[in-house]
Amino acid sequence: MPSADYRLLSERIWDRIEALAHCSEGEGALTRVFLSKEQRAATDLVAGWMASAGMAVHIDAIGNVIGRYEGTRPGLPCAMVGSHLDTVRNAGKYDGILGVVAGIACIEALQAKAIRLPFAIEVIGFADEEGTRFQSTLLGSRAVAGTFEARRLQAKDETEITVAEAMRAYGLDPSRISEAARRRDPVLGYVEFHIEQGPVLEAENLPVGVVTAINGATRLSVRITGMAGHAGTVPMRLRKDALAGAAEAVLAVERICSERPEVVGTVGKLASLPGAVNVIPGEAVFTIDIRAPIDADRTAAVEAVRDTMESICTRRGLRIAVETTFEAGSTACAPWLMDRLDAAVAGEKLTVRRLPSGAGHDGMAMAALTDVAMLFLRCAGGINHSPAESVTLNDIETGLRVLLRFIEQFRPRGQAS
Ligand code: HGY
Ligand code: MN
Ligand code: MN
Repeated sequence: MPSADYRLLSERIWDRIEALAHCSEGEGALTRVFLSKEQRAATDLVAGWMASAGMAVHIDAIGNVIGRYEGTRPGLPCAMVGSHLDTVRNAGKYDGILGVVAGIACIEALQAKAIRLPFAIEVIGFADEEGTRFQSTLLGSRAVAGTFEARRLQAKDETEITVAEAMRAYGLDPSRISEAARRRDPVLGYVEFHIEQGPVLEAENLPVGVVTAINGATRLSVRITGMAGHAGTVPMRLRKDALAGAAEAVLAVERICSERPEVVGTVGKLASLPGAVNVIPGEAVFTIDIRAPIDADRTAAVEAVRDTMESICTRRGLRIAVETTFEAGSTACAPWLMDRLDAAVAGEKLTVRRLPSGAGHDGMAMAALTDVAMLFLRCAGGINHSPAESVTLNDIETGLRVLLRFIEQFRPRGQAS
């Protein structure tokens, strides 16, 4: 395809990412959560682009948007590419969205050249990878993989709305989530194009990298209960200050994870209740996110954190409730897919660089359905989950070239390209 066409498609990717950035709770800061009106606006845009690329488009039972580009004849097994359309709060524009919009651009390139491959291609925009609204994560991809846990329907957002209620309000029937599940044999593999979210590619002056594995992760939701009281009248020795206990727990997470190589631990959300200047906090609720490349290291760190929090609360006369809101083991990418991505990178005369992913991705859930792999794109400073997240148009074009070459040369496992 002429270079001008790659540039035109890359500019279209750029413009579409800008358009999706306006599907947000508020101008100036990008926030688009699961089952929100912003998700619907983004889904409508993406569905329109998929249709104009000649794809058959549908919204599945949990709100994922899926476009299908048939192969040489209808109904062939499909290769899936895509990523997620939801974001964290105050997010960057590219995390997730890049993979969906670039996947559509690859189909447009095939359509422009009237190319049909010996397999179908499905581009998928997952509805909830970040877990921003309901704390549990990968709900969209777990529904596709057939591993969605019904108990997640009872998870509540900050306004006490459950997933099931939000689905019904969105026009979806929670009792039909199982219809989103795909069978294994018609799916040849899942490949996700995503920003690196880390500094390695930039530090080595490389535009793309091939992911070897996605770190495992555990998310906990913690509620510490003490005794609310008057800030002026209760002596320090008689207090059961829930927030002080939580503060000690937060530092314990930091200490325990810092002591263990390659383990990372984060307390991202914390609230004290009732939250008044002159009231001793009777409750503190917070989240914990612990990850590691090796599952045994992660589970040992989680156990140490749980034990330490228990002893902090016992010593302080506090009660503690801990819920695991998400758990996924480290996910290895499929060697045969990595090899094909390597070949596409080399085919573009680029250095092949393999690297692990410290961030979680929908591939962790999709691995229950099919083989998975990821192509990383360099991002400035490795900055992510921030409005400062950025990529260059040139790198988008490079990533598009590699992804399109991968797709055109793709053949099912065991078949030569
Ligand atoms: O949390 C993560 O690693 C991903 O961005 N959801
Ligand atoms: Mn993210
Ligand atoms: Mn992501």
